[in-house]
Amino acid sequence: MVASSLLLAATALLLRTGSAQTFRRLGTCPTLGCILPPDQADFLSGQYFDIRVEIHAPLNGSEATNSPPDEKFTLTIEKEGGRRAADVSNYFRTEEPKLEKWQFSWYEDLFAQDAKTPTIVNVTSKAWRYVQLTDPGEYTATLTWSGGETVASWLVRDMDTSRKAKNVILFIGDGMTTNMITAARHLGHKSINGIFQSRLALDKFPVPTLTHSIDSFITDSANSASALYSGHKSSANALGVYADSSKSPFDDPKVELISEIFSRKYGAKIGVVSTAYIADATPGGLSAHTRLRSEYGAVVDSYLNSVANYTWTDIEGVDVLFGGGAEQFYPPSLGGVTYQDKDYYAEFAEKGYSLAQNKTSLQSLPNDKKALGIFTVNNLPVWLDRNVYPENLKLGNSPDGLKTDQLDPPGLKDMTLKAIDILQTRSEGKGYFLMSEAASIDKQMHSMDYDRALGDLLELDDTVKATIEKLKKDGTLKDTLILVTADHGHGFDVAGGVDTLYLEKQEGDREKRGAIGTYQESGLSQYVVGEQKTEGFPADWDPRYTFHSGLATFPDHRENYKVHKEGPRTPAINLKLLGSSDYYVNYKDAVTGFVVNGTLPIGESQGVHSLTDVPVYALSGPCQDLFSGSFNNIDIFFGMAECLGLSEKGTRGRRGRWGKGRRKNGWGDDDWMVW
Ligand SMILES: *[C@@H]1O[C@H](CO)[C@@H](O)[C@H](O)[C@H]1NC(C)=O
Ligand SMILES: *[C@@H]1O[C@H](CO)[C@@H](O)[C@H](O)[C@H]1NC(C)=O
Ligand SMILES: *[C@@H]1O[C@H](CO)[C@@H](O)[C@H](O)[C@H]1NC(C)=O
Ligand SMILES: *[C@@H]1O[C@H](CO)[C@@H](O)[C@H](O)[C@H]1NC(C)=O
Ligand SMILES: CC(=O)N[C@H]1CO[C@H](CO)[C@@H](O)[C@@H]1O
Ligand SMILES: [Zn+2]
Repeated sequence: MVASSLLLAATALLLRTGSAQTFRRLGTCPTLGCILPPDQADFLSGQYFDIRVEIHAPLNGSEATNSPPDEKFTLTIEKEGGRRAADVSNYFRTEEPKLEKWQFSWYEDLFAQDAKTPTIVNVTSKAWRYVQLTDPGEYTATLTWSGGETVASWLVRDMDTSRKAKNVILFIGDGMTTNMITAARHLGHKSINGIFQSRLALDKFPVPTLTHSIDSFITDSANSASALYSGHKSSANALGVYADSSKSPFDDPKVELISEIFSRKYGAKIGVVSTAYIADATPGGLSAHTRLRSEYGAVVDSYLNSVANYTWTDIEGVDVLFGGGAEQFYPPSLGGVTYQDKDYYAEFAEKGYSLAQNKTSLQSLPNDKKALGIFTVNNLPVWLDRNVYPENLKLGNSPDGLKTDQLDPPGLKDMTLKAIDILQTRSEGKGYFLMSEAASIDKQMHSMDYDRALGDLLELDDTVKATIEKLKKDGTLKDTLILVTADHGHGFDVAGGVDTLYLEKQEGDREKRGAIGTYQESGLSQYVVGEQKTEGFPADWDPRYTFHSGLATFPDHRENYKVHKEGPRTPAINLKLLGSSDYYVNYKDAVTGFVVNGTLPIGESQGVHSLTDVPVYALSGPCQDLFSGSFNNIDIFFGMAECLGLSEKGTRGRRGRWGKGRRKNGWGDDDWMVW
């Protein structure tokens, strides 16, 4: 009996390896019976999470089974060196959850997708919600089902439970790699005979280390946000959950986030600042629990309610929320796309938030009230446009939805310093967690606009510097862990210099390439020659000799290696009018340059993320030693959690407190309003 079920499992495994590369039935479910959190998951002691089991019965395709999915599967949990395996419901002293059933489909490969022959899968499932493990050690979860046995090894990390820092400020340069930092240093800082005369603020951090950004091979900002904020790796597009195969994007098994644990344990206040639309993945990951980062309206609602909804305590939503993305706030009557068609400015106001819609009103926000600052439709304008080419601000993107120009937008530094003021006042010494994201490093790298990307990287550096100075002055630096990291990277690098005048004067594409100088012909950075108007930023954004910058993979585009003065760049366009959905070189972009044929699929309009490692800088002070060496992105979560004393040392698995009267909403019903 045992032998034959093992054989079955082995057969399923063989079949899988042939078909599960580009497309996967469910990334975390290599066999037909699976456990979420999956094998190799690490937990903070006391961190709440959901468990989901899925049994898959493909009706056709390469893994087709001739039987319906098992309805009588069992899940047991056993701690190494502890008592023998116990049924999961007994282990967590919870009711047996009801059996769920659904069906989903997937394509096994590109041929199946072209032929439109999806594989249909029937599923049985159960979810145990809101449980925690409080005894450090190794655990084995064993799923026994008609097709065999699936085992997941979990580790509850054994960590120091004492609190070493009051606050954490986490800066995220979205998509920022060490290559970009190197290029930005050459843009903003002079060197004489190869010796830099000034440095980035980042260069002064004593522990620059490397972290692996990889989870599903190439990561997006959603699953890396999940890893940084929860210590659990997830799938692309998932925030604070393990993606399951069910229809609802809101019933996936959740894991508790650092913002939620910190609020629950210490009453800490949470701040979220980003130069992106605020429903984007890196900010949204601090409060949302959904498999689909594109559920923007729901992500915004979660800033108001999610912390409360997860822990079922009376903790309120985030205290500070500054960024773009007004279209998820103003109501549909003005063209907004909001959760349940509500006016979210009104929703926030009703819960006591004061509102700012430009830099001037941001600076005069009271420090003792919760604050919402939404400054534009979509992303905020970048540093280069705000400071060097302000003509480009005329975009009709005012945050009230009235389509007037936002001519007084704040930058990352303005928002971050104000957020700190509010969090310091409102946390009353209980601590705060602030995430501040330089989002357009990533966004402008995607559109191959390297000047705008690196300008925002220098703005991040300037913000870090101003933050350190501020905390030094008010005496809270010693209580505050400051980290600077990235969530993933792009294949960006600089390989020489370009004489843009020579390039412009050549006729043919091949002749133009003669303007590129490599090795000894690259010369030195011309960006910092002359008087710097703003310390740490280029003196001249438009020198004759520029960087020969590029991405490793790209769509069709043209390069002239000059700053795009007329506004953010669009390298490739879709000739829809001519009946094509493919992307071709934008005939209006970099017209003096030469055409570079793309290497990406022709449906791709922009550059994409790459495999590269990204840096982590930890400021000296509390817990610096927790961030040295080369490590995984989840370790940043565990480092921050250890520093804040978020780990618990208890004795066994516990079900979340949901005694009568405390329970606000159960999780897991097939409706996002109900978790
Ligand atoms: C698969 O599920 C569908 C609907 O959920 C059901 O109608 C069908 O009978 C199931 N098929 C098998 C083989 O279990
Ligand atoms: C599986 O069955 C569905 C429904 O009959 C069909 O549309 C699909 O093409 C089949 N897929 C394969 C891989 O045969
Ligand atoms: C800034 O916003 C306030 C109201 O929020 C408004 O009264 C003021 O005119 C705005 N200032 C600018 C420069 O747009
Ligand atoms: C190269 O780019 C040009 C301009 O977009 C396009 O017409 C051509 O088809 C491309 N060639 C390949 C091999 O993709
Ligand atoms: C998304 C969600 O479920 N939000 C709810 C969280 O809890 C508050 C207070 O109970 C509800 O009003 C929200 O609808
Ligand atoms: Zn990106």
